[in-house]
Amino acid sequence: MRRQKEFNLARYLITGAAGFIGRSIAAALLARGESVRGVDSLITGKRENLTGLEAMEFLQGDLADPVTCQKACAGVEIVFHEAALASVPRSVADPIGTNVNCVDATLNLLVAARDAGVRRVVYAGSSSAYGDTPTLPKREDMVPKPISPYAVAKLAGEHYMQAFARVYGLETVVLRYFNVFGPYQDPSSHYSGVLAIFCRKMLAGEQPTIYGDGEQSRDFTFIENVVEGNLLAATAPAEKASGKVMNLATGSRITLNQVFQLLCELTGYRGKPAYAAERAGDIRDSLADISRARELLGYTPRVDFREGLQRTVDWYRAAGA
Ligand code: UD2
Repeated sequence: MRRQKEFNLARYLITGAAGFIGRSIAAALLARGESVRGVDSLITGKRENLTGLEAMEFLQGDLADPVTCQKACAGVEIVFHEAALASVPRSVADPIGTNVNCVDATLNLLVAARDAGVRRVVYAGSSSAYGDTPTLPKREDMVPKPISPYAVAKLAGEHYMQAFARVYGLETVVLRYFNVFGPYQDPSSHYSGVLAIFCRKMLAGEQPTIYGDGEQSRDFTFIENVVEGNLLAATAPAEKASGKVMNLATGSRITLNQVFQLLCELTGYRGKPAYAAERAGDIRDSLADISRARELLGYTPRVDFREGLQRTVDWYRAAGA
């Protein structure tokens, strides 16, 4: 606390702070009375997501610009790197944009973090790193097989994290998120996460579209579990967690057809889904083994899928999204 008062510096930096995951981590830190700085380019983040986070110092800027990274990292001890252009189909449409905003941005941030004397960077990795291999559940010792430009970009970021831990002694922790969902996830773009899109449409009585036969499955992870995993990753002993990659998920999966049925119950939607061609770069099944995060961080998911979905539907209903 003394350090913050003397220098008026934030202890935590959150990149992508105006995005769904970043703002959720920020809210949890502020609730604990921590000093927090957020940076966001507002390419996909939304200024309205900053409502309620007024105690956070906010810097609008793009991590593709090294000067923004320097300003963002000044005086910081711990970084949560959530900023990315998240979406498989977006990366298929614009692989260079995804690379700039995921890979270049991550490398710029790491260099700035190293130079500013940041102690630890916690990185938002993606389950897409595993690719479309049939073996389930996915364990971190499996060889990554990314199949979309997005997956390649997020995996490149993981490798940079590990390299910086190894060669510069910067503590880095990679959390591989599995299909995160919950309040504040943007439902308005066709690049949005499927649960956000389905909640919004079905609450509005509009027909959702399932790409493929709907039998693909995901280990959908409620945002509160992800926030909890990040807070644990920030404090876990370096000997245990630094330089490591670990899944952050629930360890259970559900198909899109089952999700649709559940959402009919929760939203009151009475129609059928439309079915369209499977998306390029899509993965069939995704399920995490979460024992490594349990062992290294003491992580255990607190909110199961059904409860998370109920809370998410309630939030979109109240937000009138
Ligand atoms: C990937 C990663 C996830 C995260 C995310 C960021 C995997 C297994 N997961 O999620 O961890 O990094 O990328 O974007 O790689 N769909 C529909 N209708 C819609 C929208 C989507 O059927 O209106 C389908 C889509 O084809 C896919 C599933 O829903 O089969 C999930 O799609 P998504 O975009 O929510 O997430 P996904 O799995 O690409």
